[in-house]
Amino acid sequence: MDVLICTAKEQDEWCETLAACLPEAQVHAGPDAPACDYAVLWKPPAAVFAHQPRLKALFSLGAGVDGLLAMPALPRDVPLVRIEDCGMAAQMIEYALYVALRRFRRFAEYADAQSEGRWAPRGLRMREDFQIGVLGLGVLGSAVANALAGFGFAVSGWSRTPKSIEGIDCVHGSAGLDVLLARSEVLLVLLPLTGDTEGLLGRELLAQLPDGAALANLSRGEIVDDEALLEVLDSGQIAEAFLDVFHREPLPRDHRYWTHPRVRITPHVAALTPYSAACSQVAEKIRGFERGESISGIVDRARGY
Ligand code: NDP
Ligand code: OXD
Repeated sequence: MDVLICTAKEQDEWCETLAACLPEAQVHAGPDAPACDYAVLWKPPAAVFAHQPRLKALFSLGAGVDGLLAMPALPRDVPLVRIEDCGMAAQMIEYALYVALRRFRRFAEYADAQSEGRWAPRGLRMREDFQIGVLGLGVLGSAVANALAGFGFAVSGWSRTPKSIEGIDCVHGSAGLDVLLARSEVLLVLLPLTGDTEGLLGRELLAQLPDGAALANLSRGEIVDDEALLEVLDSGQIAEAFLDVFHREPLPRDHRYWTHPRVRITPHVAALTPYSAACSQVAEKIRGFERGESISGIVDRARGY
């Protein structure tokens, strides 16, 4: 069996780890590999598919597949499989807890007060009264929602199809989204980028958040309309935005987000794919394919995730 691995960075490390996890295969690195049975990819060049007539499946080394699906050269007639969790849920939980605690305990307000030499204590509030909305209740969103609810916060979650998760107020559809937005003091975005979610958070929906809410976009920049977000940040309706992902990455040096006093930027690191867990997961799924078993994580191309 021949397996091609092609990544935009750290190609050698990925190749070495995959070869160790799949010793029964010949692992070939880079876009010029000979014809292979499987391809393992993260942001590959289009040329990678030029001489691959016999691929049985494609594996994304990320949870999100919007980049691969947007490639015109992507073979259409083979399954595309994505990474599921592999340690990314735990990292998303860490990020979400940081945002939730910073807002709940008003640390940003106290930092502002300190900078003005103001002693300004605020009253006690209870975790169960602090409303957090999670957009996307998939592998990562449901883990985040469960962790925040387990910590005692009041959590609502929004998905495309109806869901029932103990301890989470699950909503769907546009009416469900309206209810969730109106009460969320912290809104966490964990949706995939698809035709339906692109530009979802524009003026109309952002205006439904309560005054002083915070937004954390941890999935894809294109889900948020930047101009609309800057307007609600300027007006103070949104008190803080935590942005890990952007329309263009790296975020252009002259973008207003860099210097906006209410914006906290991280460089697309909310959850990094760990080499070893990801390669073991891919290796197990390749073995499953070889045995003719059905495997999880196959992308529904019509749905876009
Ligand atoms: P999943 O596919 O497991 O979950 C997607 C969730 O979004 C599902 O609950 C789905 O609903 C919901 N959803 C999709 N479309 C809609 C819609 N139109 N309306 C409402 N809900 C919708 O994805 P993961 O949880 O594994 O990952 C989520 C995203 O996180 C990835 O696509 C990727 O973009 C991003 N990501 C970012 C990282 C970073 O470092 N910043 C790292 C890893 C991932 P339903 O359950 O009904 O299908
Ligand atoms: C992913 C990412 O989708 O890192 O896995 O963005």
